[in-house]
Amino acid sequence: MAAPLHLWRNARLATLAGPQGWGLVDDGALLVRGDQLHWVGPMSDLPGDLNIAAEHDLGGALVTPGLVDCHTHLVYGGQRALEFEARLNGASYEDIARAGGGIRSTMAATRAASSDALFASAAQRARGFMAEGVTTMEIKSGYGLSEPDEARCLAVARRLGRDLPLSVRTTSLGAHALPPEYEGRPDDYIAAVCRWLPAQHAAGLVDAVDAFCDRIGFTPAQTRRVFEAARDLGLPVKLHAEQLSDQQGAQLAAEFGALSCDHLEHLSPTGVQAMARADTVAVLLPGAYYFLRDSTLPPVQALRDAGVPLAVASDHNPGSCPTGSLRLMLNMACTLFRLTPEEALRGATVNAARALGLHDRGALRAGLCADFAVWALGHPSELAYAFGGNPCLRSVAAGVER
Ligand code: DI6
Ligand code: FE
Repeated sequence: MAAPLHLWRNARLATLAGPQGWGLVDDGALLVRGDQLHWVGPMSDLPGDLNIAAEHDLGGALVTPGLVDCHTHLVYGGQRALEFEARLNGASYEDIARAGGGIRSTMAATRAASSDALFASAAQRARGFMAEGVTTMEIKSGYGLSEPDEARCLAVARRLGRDLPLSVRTTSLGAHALPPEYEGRPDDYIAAVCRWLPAQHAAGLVDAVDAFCDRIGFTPAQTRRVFEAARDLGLPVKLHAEQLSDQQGAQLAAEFGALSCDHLEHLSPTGVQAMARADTVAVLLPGAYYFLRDSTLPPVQALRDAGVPLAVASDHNPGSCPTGSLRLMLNMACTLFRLTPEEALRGATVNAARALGLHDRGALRAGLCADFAVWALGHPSELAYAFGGNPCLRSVAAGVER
């Protein structure tokens, strides 16, 4: 028997259902069956003869697709406030990393934490994002940097998706930084990362594979080996590309048909063209740009001109972006990167879903996941306009109110 129908009525919908425009529907309604949207449209067009099991009055509030945060490092131990202080006293992010701090200091705190402790701290952070309308989240490993600790972090991410009303996609990021036991032997470490992948994959822990290709990360040649290992397993790849310098990582990622290239402050015109050809999403991370006080802007206009889809994500992590708000990133994407409010919202819904290889969410349309957020706002442009505070009134994930 089909699941009962739920009617959510009396809303202003921003469906984002077409290729552009907000897709506004005044006096709109949503019919939900199970975990799917069954019908979306103006109340006056609601099909008759329906057996509606329950009705929910949204009081004229704005409804958008559930937000998708397509780039986070949510699972880790400790925090890095002292590193923030050191940077304010003159040290640079790269200096701290080269001196064994940075990602390595979070690695030590992550290895020292139990899986339950990692789950508890990540769940608290996830709940903060969910309270602001996030219904899907990508979570990377990359702070374990050993076979058991990377697997543990991925398993914690999977558990978040099981235990919370949140859809989680996991990404294996063993190639995030060189752990101390491999000091001076980055190629050996990359060989180890490639060896760990089949077991992670067989355990059902991995949806995609990522690497940090940069001066303090790994070279393009090392990144290529990780991508080859992913391809052998049929796993899609994505890349932390051109964040601190141009390594031509975007070209490499495009060669492997990457789902996304992320950061991109130092992306070259050739990199833009390669991404356009490969249909790779550009994930912009304005919070990391802000927190590291970067001054090189990603080439947003060139990406637009080339037709590369733009996404916006939090990059939540303890070193370069300890934010708890994807909505703040929408504001920063506009103020710092000059996205329009509509580009910003598309970037955290439909294009973010695409960056995860998901085509079943990110808009309000019959047949897609019943993921939506209800806002105490009159117009969707207000989502990127105001910063601070939380106008999210309620949210529904996979058809269930959270
Ligand atoms: N780039 C980033 O911004 C994060 N990872 C990466 O490759 C930062 C990670 C950290 O500093 O802990
Ligand atoms: Fe990141």
